[in-house]
Amino acid sequence: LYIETIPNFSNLKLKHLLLCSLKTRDHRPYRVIKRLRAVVTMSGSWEEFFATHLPPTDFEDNRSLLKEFCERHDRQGHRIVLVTSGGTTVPLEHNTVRFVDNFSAGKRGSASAEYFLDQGYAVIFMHRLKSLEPFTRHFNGQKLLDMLEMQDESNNTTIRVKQDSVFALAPVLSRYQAAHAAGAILHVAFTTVSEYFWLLRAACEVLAKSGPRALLYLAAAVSDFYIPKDSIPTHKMQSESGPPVIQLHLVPKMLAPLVNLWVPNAYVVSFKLETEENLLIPKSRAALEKYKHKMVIANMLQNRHQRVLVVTRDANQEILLSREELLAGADIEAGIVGVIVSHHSDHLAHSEAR
Ligand code: 9Z3
Repeated sequence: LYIETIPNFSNLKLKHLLLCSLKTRDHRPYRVIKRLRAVVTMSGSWEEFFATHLPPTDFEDNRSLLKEFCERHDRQGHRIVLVTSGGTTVPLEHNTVRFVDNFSAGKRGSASAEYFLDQGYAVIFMHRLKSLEPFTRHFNGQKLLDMLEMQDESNNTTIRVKQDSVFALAPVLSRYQAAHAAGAILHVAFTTVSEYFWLLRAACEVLAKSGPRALLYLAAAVSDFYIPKDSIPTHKMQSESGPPVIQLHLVPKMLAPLVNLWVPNAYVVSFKLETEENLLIPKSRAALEKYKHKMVIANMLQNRHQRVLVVTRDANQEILLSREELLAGADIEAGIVGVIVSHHSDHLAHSEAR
């Protein structure tokens, strides 16, 4: 039960009212019951999740950083986007040796963060530790070292960027330095699905104050399944004990409280990933219908960097990169972010007019 949303009712009173109303379907404080029922139906057990899973160890530090970042940009009237990026893990042991993982590399989120910065947004980049990050994503692996040359002259070593690499490094470096000099990007890292949810809710709590200026771009590949804390062993599972039987539970749908309770005025964009084309639109529409948020970006695992569908209440818009554009290194995220920013502007204008 989301007790806090209904003032003047104690936990016990609420339980009593709910039971009465369920039995009789007609009771005195009907309006309250109706509202309560709606909250109960949409929230599932998200509160239980937070009640049984402890926050990550660096949670308070991250919360302070989020608060400072949002307050600073709020004072300046900036739009703020929360970009979530990368996959979440589901640990199989408390002292984690093994875990269930998600495929996401973090390309969607890290590239999008760059384009939001270009559009003047302050960016909270909430990402899976060690997944791709804005700017450094361009020089993954050995690329950066390959761009450097070393000169040794009488005990004086200098390192320089090779002349033919300057054209690749300079534009990225200049965007990186501009974003950091302006304090326009905050990095927050998670690993497990539980850490992700704690940070997501904390970010929403501070973003709520930005009202319609806040944009949520939920591109992280979040596990639909998890193992409740009480059901996982403390220590490494031993093969001598035989094959483990692992029961995964459904993760509560956080989009429901997020849209309705945590950031009710923000512009919320979720992502839908499928591997079967015929499910893509129906499932995206079902999500819009269920959560009543603003937009779903639908993509297929197989060609997610070449084609997406922007699904809103009124339309499906395709964004497509040609093979040539893809080979030339174009990012489909430039197009996605462009479309979203324009919808977000309409949302803002609409909210201000009201
Ligand atoms: C996405 O669909 C992202 O676009 C990708 C990006 C994860 C495919 P990469 O990081 O990939 O560039 O490698 N994110 C959301 C995936 C997700 O978990 N969606 C759930 C669902 O489809 C819940 S909203 O049901």
